[in-house]
Amino acid sequence: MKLKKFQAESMPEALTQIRAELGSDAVILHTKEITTGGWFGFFAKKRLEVTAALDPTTVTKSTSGRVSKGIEPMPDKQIPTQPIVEEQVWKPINPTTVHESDRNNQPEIIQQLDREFEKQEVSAEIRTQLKEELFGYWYSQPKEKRTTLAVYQHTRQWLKKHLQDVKMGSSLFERKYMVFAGPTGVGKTTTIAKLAAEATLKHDKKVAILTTDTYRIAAIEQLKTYASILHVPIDVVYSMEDFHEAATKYEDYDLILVDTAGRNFTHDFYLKELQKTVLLSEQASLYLVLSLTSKYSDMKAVITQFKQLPVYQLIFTKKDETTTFGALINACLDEKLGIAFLTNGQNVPDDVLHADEDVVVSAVMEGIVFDGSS
Ligand SMILES: Nc1nc2c(ncn2[C@@H]2O[C@H](COP(=O)(O)OP(=O)(O)OP(=O)(O)O)[C@@H](O)[C@H]2O)c(=O)[nH]1
Ligand SMILES: [Mg+2]
Repeated sequence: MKLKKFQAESMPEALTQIRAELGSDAVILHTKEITTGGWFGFFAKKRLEVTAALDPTTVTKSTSGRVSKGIEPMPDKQIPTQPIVEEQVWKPINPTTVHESDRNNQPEIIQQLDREFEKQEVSAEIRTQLKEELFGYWYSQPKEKRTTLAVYQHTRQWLKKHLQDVKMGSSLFERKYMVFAGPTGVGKTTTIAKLAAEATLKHDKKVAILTTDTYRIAAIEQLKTYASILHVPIDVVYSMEDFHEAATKYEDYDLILVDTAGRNFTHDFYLKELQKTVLLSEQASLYLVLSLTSKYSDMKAVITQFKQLPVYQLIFTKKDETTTFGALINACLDEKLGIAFLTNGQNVPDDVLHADEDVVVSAVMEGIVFDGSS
């Protein structure tokens, strides 16, 4: 199955592009509205992003012997101008629908999908559950509906349904304090700058920045540069006493972003150090920031340590530097932690995304290649 994303001003334009590139047997998997260009919505343009697929197994002969098309040329007035929502919600499958004689017959498409998920570093536990789900799904369908496309779509629905068990996405003003902690160099300070810009420029809120990263002059200078561009005050906090003083000083502020020093958090010592300088009260959400370029086993070790603290959500950075996204699914399904934001580049303020089920599932599934011979 061949997958491709198209961007266009309108659905008719997208359909023209899709037909030209994938032919008229292509089907639309997914449509969403995106904003391109501009600066935080100012001067930005709304466009459609349409994911289409060409799946040889969905091309079926009709009774007249004619091949039925995924996207038939439509008279203009039938072309929808609004995005079509193709994605159905996941429905549970009755396990008794798998016949005993089918038990040992693993469809090739499910094995292929599993191999692709393994390449994406989705955990073995999740892959086992998914295989079981898809197996049940496959044999619950009439033969003509057992297609690559159907398996692909059912996988998306299943993943999205499970992601609803954790908190995805975050508004900037859920709690007054947002505390960012995580390993060295993952992008904590850069993410803070991006979010400070969003809160001040887009939402017109009063924002202050605190930093406990007192170890490196360069780290403070980096933050001061961003803060002065945004006209946001910044205070260095050396102790819990300083933290309380700053809290009083910024009592009437809407949002306080707290930067911390990158540490090897597999050592308990650094977690204690963090608790000594930052008050993790109910007013504060602690975000554990991780880079998607790290090995999942290393991320998992840090997540395990951080579970001693009230971690609110995760932030994954450097989405632009990898093609492996299993960590996103593993963190949500295995570690039961939601994702607030994803960052996808070094540009402040643009390269940050608010996470949702769609962004996460798309990241994992878009790179998947099927050989189309299922
Ligand atoms: N490609 C890419 N680079 C990023 C992203 N976010 C941050 N960076 C880069 O990563 C490097 C480290 O970023 P910082 O924000 O200083 O990381 P930090 O976690 O604050 O680092 P420490 O304070 O030293 O622990 C910088 O070069 C950033 O430009 C991202 O989403 N994608
Ligand atoms: Mg930093």
